[in-house]
Amino acid sequence: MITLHGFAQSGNTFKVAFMLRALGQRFETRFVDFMHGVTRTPEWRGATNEMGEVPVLDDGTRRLTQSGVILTYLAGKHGRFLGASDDERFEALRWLFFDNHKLTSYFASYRFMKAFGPTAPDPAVMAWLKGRLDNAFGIVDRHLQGSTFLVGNQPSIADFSLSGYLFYPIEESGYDFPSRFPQVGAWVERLRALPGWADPYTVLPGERIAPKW
Ligand SMILES: N[C@@H](CCC(=O)N[C@@H](CS)C(=O)NCC(=O)O)C(=O)O
Repeated sequence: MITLHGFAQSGNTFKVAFMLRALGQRFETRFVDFMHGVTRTPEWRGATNEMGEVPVLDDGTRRLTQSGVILTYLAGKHGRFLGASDDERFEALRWLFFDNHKLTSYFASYRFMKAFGPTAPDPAVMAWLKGRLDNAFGIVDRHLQGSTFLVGNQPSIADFSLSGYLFYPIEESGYDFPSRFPQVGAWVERLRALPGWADPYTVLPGERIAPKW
């Protein structure tokens, strides 16, 4: 049995859930109470992930962390979404690394501060993050001009990775990417139409929380 550890607000967990569903794989979820600091406890880090992060995937006795590693593992195991050639596989990994550094990390931080942080966001920090986001979304938008998916003509691990946070309500981040980056908006709609897609709040465990700020 496959177990996916995570929580509803975690787009990094959703990347994996979406791909598992697209692969038609059954899995169970295990709620991790990130909002109350569980991933920061020595107990959780000792027992589950020394890096203090979800998602964590258990596939039988194998435990994996880092969404990019998990997506790559699942793609190899099932022979899907990895890319059709060596060039495509390297290209998919290139976008995965870009995502982890430049898109998901900034978007997740921006949304967390805007919606779920313990105190009101600092405008200077938000302005800096928004500049980083504008740059990253601009790069993806240009890349998607004239291409259906990020790599080749088929969905790949790159699509699951970069889109993970983009299916949550816009009001959580306040970052209206579909209006400002129409190619990204149209690509997200194409992904939403793939078999297996479902709303993160129906797929992942934990309570939905109204944006705080
Ligand atoms: N690069 C990691 C990022 C994972 C990550 O940042 N997860 C968040 C939740 S979405 C987390 O567990 N953060 C814990 C913390 O920062 O304390 C991945 O792709 O899996």
